[in-house]
Amino acid sequence: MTNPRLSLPAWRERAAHPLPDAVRGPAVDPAALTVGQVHLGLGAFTRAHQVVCTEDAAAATGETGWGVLGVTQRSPRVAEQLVPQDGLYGVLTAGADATSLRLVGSVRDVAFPGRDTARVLAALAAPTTHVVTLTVTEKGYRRAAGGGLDVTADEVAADLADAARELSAPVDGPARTPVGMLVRGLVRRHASSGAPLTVVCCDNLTDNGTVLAGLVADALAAVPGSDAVRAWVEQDVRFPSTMVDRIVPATTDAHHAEVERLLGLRDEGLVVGEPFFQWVVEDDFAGPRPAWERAGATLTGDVAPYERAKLRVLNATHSTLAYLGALRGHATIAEAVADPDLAAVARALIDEDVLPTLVAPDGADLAAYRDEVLHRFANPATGHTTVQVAMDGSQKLPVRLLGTVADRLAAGAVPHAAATAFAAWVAYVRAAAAGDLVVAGRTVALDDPLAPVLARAAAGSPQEAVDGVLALRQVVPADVAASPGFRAAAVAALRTLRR
Ligand code: CS2
Repeated sequence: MTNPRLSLPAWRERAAHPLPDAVRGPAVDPAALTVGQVHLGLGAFTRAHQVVCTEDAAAATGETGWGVLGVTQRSPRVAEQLVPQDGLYGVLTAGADATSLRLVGSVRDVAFPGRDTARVLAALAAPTTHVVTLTVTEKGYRRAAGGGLDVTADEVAADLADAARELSAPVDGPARTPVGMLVRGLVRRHASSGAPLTVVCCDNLTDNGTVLAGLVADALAAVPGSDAVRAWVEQDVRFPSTMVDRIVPATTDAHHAEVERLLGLRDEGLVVGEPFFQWVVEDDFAGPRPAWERAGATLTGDVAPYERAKLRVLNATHSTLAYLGALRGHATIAEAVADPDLAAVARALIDEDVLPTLVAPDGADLAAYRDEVLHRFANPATGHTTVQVAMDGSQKLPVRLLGTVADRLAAGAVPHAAATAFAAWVAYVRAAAAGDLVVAGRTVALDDPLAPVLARAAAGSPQEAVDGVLALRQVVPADVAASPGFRAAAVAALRTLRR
C-alpha cells in the first residue's frame, strides 16, 4: 500500500500519533499566516534556507504576518508539488552521522509566472508585503557582458515593454524574467500604495544587493516615462546585500524513501540540506522584516568580507572539485574531495591564491573556515553530485574564481592554482562538448546557457582552447585575459590534465 500524500489534514492526523524523535512539525500554524514576503525563484535552495529562517523567526516572535508567496521560475512543477500539500514540505537534514526531518509550513501560496502573474504583481504591490527575496540563480538575472541588464534579450525587452504599458494601466500578461517581474511589481506598487519595500537578493553574486539595484535601475532607464518610479525606488526601496550558505543537493529517490519511512507520508515537495546554515544580511531595510537574527542569521553593516570569503573559498573550490571530479568519473563532491590528488588541488587553490586576497570578516579564522568547508564537502550523506555543481560555469566562474585571479595578478603574482581551476573548467567543457564525459555510467552533456559558444571556444589544441575561452569577454574580464602569465599557467595546466 502506498502512503498518503502530505497535506495539512494528513499531517494533523499523523501528529496525533507518536512521531520518531527525528521528526518535527512546522514551527508555526500555517493556517494562521498571512503573506508578508514574496520569494522569486521557489527552488530547493530557498525552501531549505530563507523560508526556514523566516518560519523560525515567526515562531520566535509569534508574528503571523510572514507567510511566503513563492514564485516558481519557468515550470509549474513546484506548484504541482506544493499546492496539493497545502504548501507543506519537508526539509531533510542529511548529516554525516544523523538524519532529521522538519516540516515547513510558511509557503502559503505558490505562483507560476506563466499563469499567475496577476497574483504575483498584486502581492508585490500590496502594502502588507514588506520583503521580496530572490534565488533565481546566476543566469536568472540576464546580465550582459559588463554586468548591466541585457536589455537586448528578447524576454527582457518584452518585460520592459509591459512595464511601460503598466505605467498607464495594469497589465497581467506573463512576466518572462525575474527582474521583469520585479520591475513590473515596483511600477504597480508605486502607482498604488507607494509603500516602502526591501528587495533581498540571495544569489551567489558579488555585492548581490548592489548588483540587483543596478539591474532594476537599468530596467527603469529603459522604460520611457518611469522617472517618478525611479525616484521612488531610490528613496523608498532598499536592496541589502547578503551571503547565503547551505549545501542543498537535488532530492533523490533514496531521500524520498527515507522520509516515507520516518513520516509515513509521501512528500513530493521534499528538499534536502546539510546541517550547516549561514545567512549574513546587510541591515538596510525600508520597513519591517522577519526577525531573522532570532533564527540564526547575522544582520551586519558590511556583508562584503563574508560574501567574498564564501564565494572564493567555498564556491570556487566546489566548482574546481566538480570539474576535476567529473573528469575522473567521481559522481559526488564527497567522492571528489576524498580523492587525495583532488583534495591537494583544492587546498592549494585556497591556500596559495584565495586566502591572500581575503580580509577575515569580523576577526574570523580563515584557515579554520577553509577546514570547515572541506569537511562539509566530505559529508557523504548529501549525495551532492559533481555534475550539479558543474553546470553554468560561464555564469559562476567569473564570480567565484576570476576575481581571485584578477586580485592576484594585480598583486604581481601568477595564480598557478587558480589557473589549474580555470583549466579544469576548460577541460570539462571540452570533454562534455565532445560527448566524452562519462560519470557514473552516464554520458554528461554540457549544461550552460553559453554551451554552443563555449564548445567552439574550447576546441583545438590546449593553447587554442585557453585562448578561445580567455577571449570570451562575457566570461573573462579584459585584465585577466591580457595576462601572459595566467595564460601560460592555464595552458600548462590544461596540458597536464590531458595527461
Ligand atoms: C554550488 C552552490 O551548485 C553550486 O554551484 O557551489 O550551490 C553551493 O552548494 C552553495 O552556494 C552553498 O551555499
